[in-house]
This record gives sequence, structure tokens and C-alpha cells, in this order.
Amino acid sequence: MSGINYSEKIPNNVNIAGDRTLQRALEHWQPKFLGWWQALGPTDFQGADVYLRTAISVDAQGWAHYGAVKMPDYRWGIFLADPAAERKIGFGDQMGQPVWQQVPGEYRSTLRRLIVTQGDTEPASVEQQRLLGHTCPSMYDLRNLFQINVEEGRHLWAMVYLLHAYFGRDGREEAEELLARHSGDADKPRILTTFNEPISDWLSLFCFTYFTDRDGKYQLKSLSESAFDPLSRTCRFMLTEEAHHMFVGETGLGRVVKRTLEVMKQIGSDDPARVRAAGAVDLPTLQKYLNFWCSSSLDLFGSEISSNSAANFANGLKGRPDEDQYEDHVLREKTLSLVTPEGEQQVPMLNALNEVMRESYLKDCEIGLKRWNRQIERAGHPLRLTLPSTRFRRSIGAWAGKPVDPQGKIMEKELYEKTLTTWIPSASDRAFVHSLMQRVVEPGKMAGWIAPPERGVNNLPVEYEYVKLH
Ligand code: BYC
Repeated sequence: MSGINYSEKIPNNVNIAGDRTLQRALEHWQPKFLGWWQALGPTDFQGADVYLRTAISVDAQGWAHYGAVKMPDYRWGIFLADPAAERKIGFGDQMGQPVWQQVPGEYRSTLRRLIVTQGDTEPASVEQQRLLGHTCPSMYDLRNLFQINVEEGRHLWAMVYLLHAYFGRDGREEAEELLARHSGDADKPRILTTFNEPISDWLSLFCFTYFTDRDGKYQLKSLSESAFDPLSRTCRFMLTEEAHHMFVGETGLGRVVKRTLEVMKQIGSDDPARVRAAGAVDLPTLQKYLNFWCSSSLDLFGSEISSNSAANFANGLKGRPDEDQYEDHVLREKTLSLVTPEGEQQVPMLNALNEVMRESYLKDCEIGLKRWNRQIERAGHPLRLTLPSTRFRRSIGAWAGKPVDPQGKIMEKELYEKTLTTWIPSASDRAFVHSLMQRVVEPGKMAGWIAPPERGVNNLPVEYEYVKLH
């Protein structure tokens, strides 16, 4: 089961050849996907040979194969984690019953919506990042960007497979729509807010892969608990790929901090203007980027009080990440105290699960900050990077549109609006960051605003030619 059949037009480990209708439908969608990739995937690099990782099997041992591939030739396919024998529903009102191999009629539209929402983010992120290749800080980073892009393309395939295989005609229509909506499009935008934000510089890419891909980790973990077994198995495999995307974010931001501290030492000053003049990202600007992408990603967990989350959990569609770690898997008796702008209230736990997930997500986000702050402390500087409050700059949920500062304090609206650009990147901050984005592609060389990585990809040296540009 683990082995992936690469001899077919669409590589897969789900025996699509055994279902001619499904195979035909997916083969019909494939050229549309490739057309989308050519039109809205990474610009101008389709002919480059990129040192990419491709899955060869889904088991724990060495599922990754590395080699030079032109991105349009990447073998996008359908890979599900192996089934768990006699798996039972692990939470909700039907806990203990066998998991479903088909979609129960009563949950059809909700499951389809969840899968479409997940699927929509994948091509969206490729669209958001499509111009970044032109301003890469190094060849190593360029390769990582393309690795992420092809894997997001594969994650789209993962959701499209579920739509085609389990949702009939409306699933096929949804699969078409996944290629018709576009990030930032005025008429047909992507579904979730963050996926319509432009990512036009690498500092934003590192923040996006740190914060937004981490939302991906939490959402995929919660969907991998699902009673709908094909969704669970699909998400379990996607999580193995997701780890690399967060690695790019975490090490990318760590390398920015490292370089900034080196520059501060060289010039003997922490004055942001002088740090900028020396060609590095000053720490207050980095803090603004963190505030922007963290607050945007916090919206991706949905409202604090949500009847959707209650129904999804009770019905077994979407659990909590690592459901095993909890004792109560039904949650009918529990409440959670939540503070909203209206005051503190006791909310049934089932309705507060988005908030529970957001809180554990934030704890995970703290890990990188602690590491970077240790670097800053060791270098003898008083500034500490922080995460904004969950109430800051929210567009979804109880705090949406409320004038709240990054520490979570409500303030006067006019003052908030005036001060906002001191907390998130202003037009001039963005212009400065863009001015640093000069392309560096000589193997082993790095742009001046970022430190080299500690090691290369797959035990190769940092100076390896990861992308042959021809
Ligand atoms: N923007 O009860 P509510 C990833 C909508 S990232 C716009 O508040 P619910 C990746 C919501 O859809 C992971 N709309 O929240 C990362 C609903 O609309 P409908 C992506 C939003 O439903 C990097 C309405 O508001 N995966 O993989 O409990 C690169 C009320 O909803 C937003 C998923 O999100 C928003 N931010 O939870 C590549 C998993 N937030 O349905 C990839 C699938 C909420 O009433 N999605 N709304 O029309 C879900 O589980 C849920 O839909 C959400 C929302 C967690 C997003």
C-alpha cells in the first residue's frame, strides 16, 4: 500500500486505475491544473532544473527522493497515508464507532465545504508567491521556495482527489472552481482572508511560512482526526510535507535576526535608521511584519464562539489537533470562560474549540520567538520580539474591527487608526524591505540582509547549485 505507482499518468497509491470513471475525471482535470501552474505558478522558472524532493512512498522510511526536475514535470499525484487497522471515531457523539469510508449524506455539504476551504488555500499560496523567484536572497532559498510551491500544488491534488472520488458531480465542479478563484482577485478571490494578501517580499514569505503554514499544521492535524477516513489519511500525509514549509519560515526568520545582529555589532548601533542604511532589516521593522502576519493568521481559526466548530466536532468531522492528548472527547458537559468585547462569558466548550486551537497554535508560535530573543539577548540588546494579542487587528470573530493595541488593550478608534501603521508595516517600511530584495543566484552567496543557513539541503553543501537556471 505504501508504495506509489509512478508508471501511471497520475502517480498514486490509491489504485485509481481500478476506477475508470474516477481516472477519466482526474485525467480531465490534470491539463487544467498544468495550465493553471504555467499561468499562475512561479513566473519564468519553468525551464529551470530544480533540486526537488518527490515522495516515493508514504511510510516513515525515506519517503523522499531528491533529484533535478523542471517544475512542470514534477510528478504531482495522490498519496494517502496507510490506513490504520480498525480505526474508530476518536471524538464527538459517535465516538467509538467505526470510521467512515464514504461520506454520510447528512454531512456531505459540510465536509465538502471543509475540503474546498482547505483545498483553496493551496493554489492560493502558490499564486501569492509567484513573483518571489526574481528577488531570491540565494539559490538555496530559491530552491526552498520552489519545493514549497510544488508541494502546495500536490496538496491541491490531495483535496481534488477527495472531491472527485467522494462528491460526484458537485465535487468535480468544486475542483474546477479551485482553479477559477485567484488570490487577491477582485471578483473571485480566495476564500480565506490571509490568502488574498500579497506576498511580495521574502520577509513576508518567511512570516507566512512561519505563521500561516503553522495554521496549516493545526488545521491538517484536526482534519486528520476526522471520522471520514480518506480525509484523515490524506491530511496525515500532507503533514509530513508541511513540516518543511514551517522549517523554511523558522530558519528564514532566524537567519534574518542573526544577520541584523551581526550588522548591529559591526556598526556599533541599534539605531533602526543606521541598521537600514547598512542594508539589514532593523528589529522594529521585523516586529511589524510579525504583527501583520500573526494577526492575519489568527483569523484563520474562525470565530471564538462558533456553531460550525461545535457541529464539526460533535459530528466527528473535525477534531482537535492531537485529540489523544485530551481526556474528554465528547465535551458535552464542559464550558470555557471567554473574554469578548461584551465581557467575560461561559461558553459551551464545543462552541469554543476554534479558540482552544488558536491558543495551542500561539504556544507553538512562541517557540521560535523564544529562540530569536535568546539570540538578541546574548548580543546584549534590550529589545524583545513579541506576538501580538489575539484581539489585535482581527477581521473575524468577537474582536473583528475593534480598536485594540498589540498588547490587547481597547483604545479610542481614532487614535488606533492613527497608530496602526506604527504596529504593522507602513508603505515606507514595505518600500524599504522591497529595496533589499535584490536577486542573488551565485551558488553559496547570500543577500546582505540574511545570514547563510546552517546546512544545505539533503546533506549537500550550501553552495551547491540547487537551481540550474540555464
Ligand atoms: N477568512 O464559525 P466561523 C493551509 C468564515 S492553512 C474568511 O467563524 P469556522 C496552508 C467561515 O468559512 C489551513 N472567511 O469559523 C497554509 C464561515 O463561512 P461559511 C487551511 C472566514 O467555520 C499555507 C464563516 O466565516 N485549512 O493549509 O468554525 C499555505 C463563519 O465561520 C475566515 C482550513 O482552514 C477567514 N479567516 O472555522 C498553504 C481547514 N474564518 O462556511 C496552505 C478547513 C472563518 O459560513 N476550514 N471564515 O460560509 C475550516 O476548518 C473552517 O472553515 C475555518 C473556519 C477554520 C476556516
